[in-house]
Amino acid sequence: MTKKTVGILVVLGFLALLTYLAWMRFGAISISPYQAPAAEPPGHGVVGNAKLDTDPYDVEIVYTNQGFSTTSITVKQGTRIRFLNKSNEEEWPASGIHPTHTLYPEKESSDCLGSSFDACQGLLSGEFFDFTFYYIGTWPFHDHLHAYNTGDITVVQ
Ligand SMILES: [Cu+2]
Repeated sequence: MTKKTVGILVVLGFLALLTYLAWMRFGAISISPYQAPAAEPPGHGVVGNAKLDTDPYDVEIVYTNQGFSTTSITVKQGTRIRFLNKSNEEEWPASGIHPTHTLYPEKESSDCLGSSFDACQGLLSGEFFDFTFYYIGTWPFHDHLHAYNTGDITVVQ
C-alpha cells in the first residue's frame, strides 16, 4: 500500500466513525406521543348549561359583553377551566390561533378543527365549555365568533 492509499483509508474510516456516532446520537431519539391520563378520556372538553351542571372545575373564566374576564392566567397542569358565557351573544372558546385553532398540542380524532381545546359550537348565554389542561406551555385562546377577544393560559408543573 502506498502512503496515499493508507491516507484515503484513514479518512474513510474516520468518516464511517462519524456517521456511526451521529446515528447513535440522533437516530436513537424517539418522541413518545402524548398519553391522556386514564381518568380523563380523550375529547374531554364538555359543553353544558351552568344552571344544570354540578361537575367540578378549578377556575372560571367568564365571557361578558366586554370580552374575557381573564385574559392572562397561570395554572397548574391538570387544571380544569370553565369558560362561562355571560354575554348577550353566542361565544365559542377555542385554542389559538384563529381560524385554524392548531396551537394547543392535544389532538383527537373527534376534534372539529385543529385541537381538542375547542368548544366546537357557539355557547348560548349561561352555557359553558370545560377543558382540562395537561400540556405545559402558554396557550392562546379566543372567541371564535369574535376573534379579536383573546387571552392566554400558561400551564406549569
Ligand atoms: Cu377561531
